[in-house]
Amino acid sequence: MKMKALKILLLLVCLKAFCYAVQASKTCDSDGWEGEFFTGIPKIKYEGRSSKNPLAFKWYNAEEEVLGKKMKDWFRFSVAFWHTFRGTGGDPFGAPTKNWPWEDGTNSLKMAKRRMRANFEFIDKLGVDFWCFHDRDIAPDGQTLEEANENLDEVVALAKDLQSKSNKKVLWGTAQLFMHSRYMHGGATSSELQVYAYAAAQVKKAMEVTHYLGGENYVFWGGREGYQSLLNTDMERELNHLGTFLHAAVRHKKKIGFNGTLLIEPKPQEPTKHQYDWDAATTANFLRKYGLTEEFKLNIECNHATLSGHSCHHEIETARINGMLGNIDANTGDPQVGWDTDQFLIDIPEATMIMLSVIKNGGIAPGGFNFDAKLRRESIDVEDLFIAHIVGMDTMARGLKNAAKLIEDGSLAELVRKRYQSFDTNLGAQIENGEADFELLEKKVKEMDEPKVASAKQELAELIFQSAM
Ligand code: XUL
Ligand code: CO
Repeated sequence: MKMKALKILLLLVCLKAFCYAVQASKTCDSDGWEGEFFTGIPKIKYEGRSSKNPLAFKWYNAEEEVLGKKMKDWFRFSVAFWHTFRGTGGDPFGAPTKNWPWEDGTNSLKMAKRRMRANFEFIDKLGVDFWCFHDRDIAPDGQTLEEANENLDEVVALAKDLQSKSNKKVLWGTAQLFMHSRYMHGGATSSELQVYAYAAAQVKKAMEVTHYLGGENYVFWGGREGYQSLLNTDMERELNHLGTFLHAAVRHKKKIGFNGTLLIEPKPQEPTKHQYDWDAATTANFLRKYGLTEEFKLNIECNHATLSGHSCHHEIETARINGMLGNIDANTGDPQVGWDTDQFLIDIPEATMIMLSVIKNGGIAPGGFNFDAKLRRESIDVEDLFIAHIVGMDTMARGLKNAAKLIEDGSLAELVRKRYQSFDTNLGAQIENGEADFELLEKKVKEMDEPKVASAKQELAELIFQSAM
């Protein structure tokens, strides 16, 4: 009997030694979770339009070519770690509602590693190649910056290992400069020098780990970079600080050899009353003023677009015509709710308009479509996480197909071309080249009859558009 117990003990010791040797392997990992996370959920496949299976794609067919490019390459879909793995369903009036089986209710390092493994199983089963993260989503904060960085390093080492085994990539990483109370006045625009320095140190580390993970972009979203009242705010000084902060980020990017695109994600407000990167045009102007246009592009989020009083299509077009369309945070708001509800986009006409711009842009790589979207508070089944992403991906695929149809048909482009054809003349060319001064135009007016003005044909444009849905 004694002998048997000794043998078992010996076996356990050997197993433990073996586990240390193959750190992060599924059976031996020290995060206390054995086996699959999403049991009973298969790899999501394309089954075509007639499928009634909620756990299958009806439209998104990764390998299918549309206008000479595979669907997966048009989209480069990404899962947002913070919503899918840190979203609790809590809101300002109510407690968390999600009770994912793998969660143990802590923000421990052990739990962070377990969640990271769940993330990789999720993106693999969903058939998505990318994921996005904030530093503090994936690893617990620390009492000191050093401790926080050590935690981050440990989780990032696991993520790197899981990435290399699964061939998945980081679309973008970012630093969370909005949750901790030290950031209450902002990060780069805080009135406190020590906070500006802390934000810089945090971004430095987040850029380094994004680079280490082979991230293709790095995002700045300034949730607290703005003001609550102009009466106590030196707006000019805060904007100058933001400019110097971003220049320092560019210098650090070059120093560490990170070649990813730096992106700014406009949002008008929430949590701050007025955020400095209000919308695409405001942000483009900011980048011009501070000489940063060569170094930054924009990450357009649809729900942020509507909060700023624009459509997502408008924001994407504004970024595109400024040569700044870098990435899309694919989500939508609720027309009856005035805040950032971060819902999965299911509006097919909206998806079609987005894809019209993306095709005109020739795609958005090295950016992609990040699902910065979350389940509703009341959706609490594990399979809901998959269904939400499937409907989001199918919607975008329908948008791509419709947009391709419209482009191949050509009648919408022809309608627009005709609308401006009066400029396709010698005088039009002089005007567009900036050679026609007011005297010349006044002379021409005197030679011409009353201008002939054609119909804008908006309803015809809408008819052509809807016939492609
Ligand atoms: C907040 C938001 C963020 C950014 C990254 O509205 O969109 O999640 O995408 O910080
Ligand atoms: Co976002």
